[in-house]
Amino acid sequence: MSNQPSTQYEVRGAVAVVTLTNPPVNGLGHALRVGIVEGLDRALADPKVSALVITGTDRAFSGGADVREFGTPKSGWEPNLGNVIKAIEGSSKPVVAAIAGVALGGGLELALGAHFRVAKADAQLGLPEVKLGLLPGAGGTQRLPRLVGLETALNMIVSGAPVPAAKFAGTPLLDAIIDGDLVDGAVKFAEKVVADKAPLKRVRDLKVKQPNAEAFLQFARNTVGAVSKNFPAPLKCVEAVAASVGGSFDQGLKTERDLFLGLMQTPESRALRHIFQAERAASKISDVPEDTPVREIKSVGIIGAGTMGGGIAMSFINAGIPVVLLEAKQEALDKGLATIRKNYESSLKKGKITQAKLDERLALITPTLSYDGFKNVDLAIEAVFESIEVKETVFKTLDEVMKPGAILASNTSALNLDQIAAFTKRPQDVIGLHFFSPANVMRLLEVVRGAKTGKDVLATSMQLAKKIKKIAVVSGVCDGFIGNRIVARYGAAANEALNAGASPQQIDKALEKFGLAMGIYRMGDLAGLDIGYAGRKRRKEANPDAYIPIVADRLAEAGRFGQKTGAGFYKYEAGKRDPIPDPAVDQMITDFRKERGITPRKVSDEEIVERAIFAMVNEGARILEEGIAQRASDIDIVYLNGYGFPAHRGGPMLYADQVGLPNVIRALKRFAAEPGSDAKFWTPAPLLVKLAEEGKSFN
Ligand code: T1G
Repeated sequence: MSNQPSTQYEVRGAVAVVTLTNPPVNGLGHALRVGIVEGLDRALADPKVSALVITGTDRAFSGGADVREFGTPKSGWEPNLGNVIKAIEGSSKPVVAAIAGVALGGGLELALGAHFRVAKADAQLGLPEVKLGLLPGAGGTQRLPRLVGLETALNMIVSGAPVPAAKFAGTPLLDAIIDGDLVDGAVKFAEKVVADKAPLKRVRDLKVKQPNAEAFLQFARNTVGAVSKNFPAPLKCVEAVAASVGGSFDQGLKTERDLFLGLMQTPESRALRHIFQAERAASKISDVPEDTPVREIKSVGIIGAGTMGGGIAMSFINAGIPVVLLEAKQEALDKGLATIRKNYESSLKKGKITQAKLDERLALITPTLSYDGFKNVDLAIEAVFESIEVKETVFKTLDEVMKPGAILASNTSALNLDQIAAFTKRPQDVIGLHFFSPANVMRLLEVVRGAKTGKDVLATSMQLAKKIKKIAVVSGVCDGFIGNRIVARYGAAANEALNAGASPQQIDKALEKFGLAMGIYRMGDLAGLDIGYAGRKRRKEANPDAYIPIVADRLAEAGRFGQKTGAGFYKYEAGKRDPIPDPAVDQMITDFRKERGITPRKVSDEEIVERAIFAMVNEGARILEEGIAQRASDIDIVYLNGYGFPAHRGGPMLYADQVGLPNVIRALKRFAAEPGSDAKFWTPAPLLVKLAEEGKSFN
């Protein structure tokens, strides 16, 4: 991020030009706000200057308030953005905002304070504060409706979606589209304003034009309220915009400010601002410089055309990267290709893609039955059966066939990547790319770093992830990496609640009420209880003493695999997915408790949630201690994007911060003391204890 935020000042003829220069997107941090006011005062004091243009760079007029400033003490805020905008609007000389790239949030609000606005046609104008759990807090909810009317303003503010400047040509929001050089065009525009002695257009003096405003606002309250149950911001946006109708401008500003400051304190906004930062932090690898040279990936070889391989293939061809798709048998290859085609035909039917796009994407796949097809690919990703023996065969063959400098990746979800790399003569070129099913939909990609993985291979993988629209998180090598390792603990915690006396439906309902997309037992029935059972059976055979019996194994042994067999933890009517509690399962659980000498007790919903989420947190702390994850926010990103953790809670580690780490520790100790609990499992991780003792948090 920026090192020297500042503004540049120059005078062209009788027009002063203030250029915002706070790379990468002119975040309106303190220094920049001071620079703008200084530039304005300089122009006002100079008798030779008759107008002022404010502009940014080709990439950004401004990306808005500096999101990293939010957590700083209030003192760092003056001049606050509202005051900067007020100074501009109150200028006695015309001020023209010249916009290229993005003008978002406070950036657009800054431009609305100018008397005139000119822009490149493809500039993007937006008020995305709602995506941070906020609302435009520097006059946007009062000025935008005055320029474009209630409906357009409300749509922009509640959706947070940017709009191309061209759409506002000819409206009071935009005085001119500049085709040539933006600043030259803006200076000429300013000179004409002066020459014509055009009155200064102060947006605050305009009135909102909206027939039946109150009826429209009531409609907006109802529709927005219906869709924003976990987030308070959208409805507050409606209230703030409502204050632009009828009352005075200054009263409207005060209402906006009060609502903004109220939202700033909400846990939901804290969560969304955390996610914004976390998503960007995840792409950084502490010991891999950002300018590390990357390898060019012009084509990708994928081994396996099943669900995973096909989904991975689509991720690449959707990004326009050619794929060589390898299967062992023609029938499997044909089946995989047919599934991909079917997926695109369904998108075509829904109008999501055109026929041309469908044809273009399918043309990017080269099916093959021979590894020879991989001779020229720059990256190979295997999505074959999860057995180390199979991986050995695959990687030895890839090592033989692929050209020097090519990257060899495994999609393994749990096997040891270092062991896999050791099958080759080029461990520095081996990396884990763990996709989540369905791979063409799920954003999360765990980039598993082996002990010998080259830094350029890591840098290449992180850049490639961005290109295929994945959010990549680096994981070290351990059983289950970050996500599955934590989900194993989460599952064990839920099972303890089940053994203690809760029912599958009570546990699922409690977790879904907390905000998880799907309760753990419904998720097990969806994924298939046989899959988890196979893994536990393998581990039991390898290490019988470590095996802990669970009800799910009883169900799997009884052939109850979940939805695929019409019964698992729940029963399902033919062809339906609605989970129906099954007395047979209740009986199996009762028998299971009896065998293990457990007397069932009442388990509260609160205890269920605390056990499940704090188990994740405790394992997350261990993952941090071991260096498997680089930072706590990476763990949040994994859970938010791979396991349906609710965004309004910001992730398990942020949730722990909001609860308070000492409270997490007290709960863990309570569970450890419960009869039947796994005391070792509930022992608070040393890092968690250390942070709590120091009064610190994970994020
Ligand atoms: N403040 C500070 N840094 C920002 C920033 C911002 N507003 N926006 C982006 N960055 C950094 C980002 O952290 C990353 O840093 C780099 O820029 C590239 O970002 C009062 C209170 C502008 C469309 O919500 O939507 O104004 O990782 O990877 O894909 O009403 O960033 O390189 O160190 O996303 O080209 C409202 C948020 C703030 C806009 C560029 N504004 N940003 O996308 O690059 S609240 C927003 C974006 C506000 C007022 C309120 C996007 C982008 P690093 P990037 P990109």
